[in-house]
Amino acid sequence: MRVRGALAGATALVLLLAGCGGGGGDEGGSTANADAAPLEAAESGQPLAQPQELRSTDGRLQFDLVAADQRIAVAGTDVDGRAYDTAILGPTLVVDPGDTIDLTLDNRLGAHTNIHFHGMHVSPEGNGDNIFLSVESGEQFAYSLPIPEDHPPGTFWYHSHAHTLSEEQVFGGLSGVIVVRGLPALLPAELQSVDEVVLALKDAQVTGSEIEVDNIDSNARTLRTVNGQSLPVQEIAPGEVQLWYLANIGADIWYDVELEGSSFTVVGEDGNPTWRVQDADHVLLPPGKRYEVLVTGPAEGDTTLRTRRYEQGDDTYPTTDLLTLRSTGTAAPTPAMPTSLVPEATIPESEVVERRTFTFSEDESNHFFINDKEFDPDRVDVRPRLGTAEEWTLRNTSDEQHPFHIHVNDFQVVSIGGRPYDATGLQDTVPLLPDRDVVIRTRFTDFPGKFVFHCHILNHEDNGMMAVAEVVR
Ligand SMILES: [Cu+2]
Repeated sequence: MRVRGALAGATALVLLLAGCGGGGGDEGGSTANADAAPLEAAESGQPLAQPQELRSTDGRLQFDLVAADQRIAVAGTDVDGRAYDTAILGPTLVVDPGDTIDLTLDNRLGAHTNIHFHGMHVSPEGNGDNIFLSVESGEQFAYSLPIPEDHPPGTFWYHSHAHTLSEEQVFGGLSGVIVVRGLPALLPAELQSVDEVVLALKDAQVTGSEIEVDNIDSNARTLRTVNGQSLPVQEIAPGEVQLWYLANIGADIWYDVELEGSSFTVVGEDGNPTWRVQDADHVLLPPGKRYEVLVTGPAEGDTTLRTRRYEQGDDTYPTTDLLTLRSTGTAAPTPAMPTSLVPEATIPESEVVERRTFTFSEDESNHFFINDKEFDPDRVDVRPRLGTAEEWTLRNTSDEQHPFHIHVNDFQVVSIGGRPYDATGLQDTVPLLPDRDVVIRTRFTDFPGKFVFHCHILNHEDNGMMAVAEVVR
């Protein structure tokens, strides 16, 4: 059941039941959160607002980030969250390749936390993108991330990676978007001044006046938001082209996004500009996934951006409207779309020095495994050599899908289910379907040190589905 308010720009009380009710989710042992009332969005139909932006200047982005249990606004309603800001997502960090992010995390949560810079090709050591760090409650920690000069432009994100707490911390609010500038410059000249629009996808379950953090059921009714708003309106002119940064920065649930009657021109995936631009009727975003897409304004009128019903194998997410695209104003001639943004850069088989297989599995009691082992931060599971490439077979023997993600180095998908995959670029997150092996190749180029790879359903990661890689000289 879904009752949708008028979208004529007026504020409307909207009750969103983004599920068929009854919870019913069985995250292997969690209690279904059947009685949690869905959030009543006080506002919908408002103009899409961009999250607060923090922009680098003179090669540096320096700021303090306070993580605290605090009142946050979700779709116009104030609730108790666990957040970096007074919103369900933190500020958007906007940086250039070659910049340094200097961020002091001030932990006022009453629990340990840390930060991961998802998709960024930066050092995992020291005070860099080091998820083995634990910032204790009441402490501050200064992260410093030098971003390589040749870092690809696009959409990235930051979030808590505190082991066993990452699901509740991200769900409570502790995530935000990073944009590395430079993607428009790779487009044809007449598209280089396109409007860039962040669409951060995140859901909220609210019990009483609090975001549920103790008893999250990823299959329960939930409010899907875009930049923390319910059913916002984005304006576009007929024929106008906009560059959208789509990012799933939620904890557990998937989005299968389509634009009614239209398609996306995909120019980037996971912050990697594509070497072959393709049109897509829909793009699948498991937790952690991003797509950079060009959207062309349709004929005058409203169309809907929605997420399709998706069966993840354990959870089923119903069709849900996300945003209204309002095409209005003077029609503009649509420039030709690009066909490629960067030269093709596949990793040839001749470069591969090692082949390994990683099997993702789970038991009946909410324990999750990679190669039959639960995560242990003190164990190193694989030691690739710096400067080499490897080919990994990722196997899923469970009955549900798991999005594989690896830190620091992106990968090329080589085959899925035994069929060659014609990659259009590199990526850092790929869904693993049951009994359909995904083969990837990756280069361990320039950053030695320890980092992790894991399932990006944070409930699964917190419950063991993560392993340690150490790149050694
Ligand atoms: Cu998983």
